Amino acid sequence: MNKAIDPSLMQAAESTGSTSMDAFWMPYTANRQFKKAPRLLVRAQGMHYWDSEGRQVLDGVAGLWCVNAGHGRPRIVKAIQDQAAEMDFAPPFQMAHPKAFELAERVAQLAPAGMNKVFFTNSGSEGVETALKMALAYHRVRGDASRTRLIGRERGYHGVNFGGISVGGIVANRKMFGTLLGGVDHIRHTHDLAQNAFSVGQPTHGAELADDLERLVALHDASTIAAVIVEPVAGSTGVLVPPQGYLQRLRQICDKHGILLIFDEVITGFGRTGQPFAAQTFGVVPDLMVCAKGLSNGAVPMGAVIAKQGIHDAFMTGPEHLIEFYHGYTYSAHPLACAAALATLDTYAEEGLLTRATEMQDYFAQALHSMRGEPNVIDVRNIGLVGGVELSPLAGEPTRRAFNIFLDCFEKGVFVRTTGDTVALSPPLIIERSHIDHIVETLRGAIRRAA
Ligand code: PXG
Ligand code: PLP
Repeated sequence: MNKAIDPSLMQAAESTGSTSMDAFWMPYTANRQFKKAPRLLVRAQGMHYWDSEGRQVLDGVAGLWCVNAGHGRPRIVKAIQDQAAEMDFAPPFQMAHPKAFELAERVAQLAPAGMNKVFFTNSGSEGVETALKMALAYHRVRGDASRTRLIGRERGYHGVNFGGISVGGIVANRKMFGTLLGGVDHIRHTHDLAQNAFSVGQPTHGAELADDLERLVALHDASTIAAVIVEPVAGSTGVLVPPQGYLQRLRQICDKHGILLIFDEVITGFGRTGQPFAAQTFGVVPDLMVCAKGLSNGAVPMGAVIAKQGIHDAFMTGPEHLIEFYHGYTYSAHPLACAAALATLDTYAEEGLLTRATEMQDYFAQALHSMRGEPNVIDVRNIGLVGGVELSPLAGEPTRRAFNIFLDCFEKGVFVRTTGDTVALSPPLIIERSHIDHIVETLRGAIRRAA
């Protein structure tokens, strides 16, 4: 199928040595549509991508919510090059290399006080699986083995592995894959357009939605529940900012019932909301925190779970010669990823990027909320340097209006992301006001043309 080669594909073929797009089964992509009109990125620097036709594209999404320091940062590039030359790989089981320890220390320093044990993975999805397993095993090693139930939230995204889609709340990600994990339930999501549309920052209504956890406690009994996992700000289901007081209330209910609270900070981690982690922005400390993406600036795949000391210590009780936690990946704490992450954290520190969103968020919010009143815009949401513009769907064709806007923006040289009928923005934290203006005005034009 689709053996015809168009000019942009030819250019890509020259650089890849391939002559066809057939073999690559693309992730989360409408493959057939894409291959008829491909969008190929070939270079990136700072705030920009360049595509195979030479078009410069302003990156409004930090790649895929991950390139927080911007593209092609010299320190990160050099660290990866040097590490590749020095040592390509080191086995992580019963062996280690120095940068893994150094990075774990650095990550722990950025995390809320008391969260100081770091387990490395290669992605957010693996981080989620790791955190869920840690929570279950934690209760078991403490002799509380009846706590086997995991609670997620509607509209939650926790990656694509079986644990993650089980606690996740996106029907399209779940419905094709059978019965998933047993013993999982979900609390209600917090999206409430009727009460909260066009909230600037955290919406005022909805703290009481956290009480939905009490409903599940009443149904299942707390003694069967191991953990609750939520994104502090849900990203990939449309930028859902937590109502004021909601996360605090969730924390209180978890404490009351001995349930672990897991924050999935894969998107919110590393400065997206104005602090290193959203836990700090919202003043709520979870028991386990999953991060990825911005940890290594997207340059080498890496994720991590950051655990409270007490959770880690509960495992450290058996004979010293025995493995405490039967879990790990071949590429946990991969040397290239560690090198990239250390250089990333240096770059963040040198340039103050982990708090830069607090400086830029008012300007960003104002620009984004100027979209109110544009055709079909039914909500604008923002916190830190993440924003969402929700559109009313085309009749009978959900997601299509937003997707057309994405295509139009790309054509005009601005990269945005769409999820459902929401346009999501999460630009690199090095963004300047002029970039914000450019993104918002390009988006405004596309929204008007899509009316
Ligand atoms: N948890 C959260 C909260 C995420 O946002 C993952 C876990 C999984 O991470 P990995 O590295 O396994 O992809 C994510 C990832 C989107 C989009 O729709 C967002 C993500 C991934 C793919 C698409 O914008 N976030
Ligand atoms: N499948 C097989 C047959 C393996 O041997 C391994 C690891 O040794 C895996 C899967 C897991 O791979 P990874 O550790 O990269 O997640």
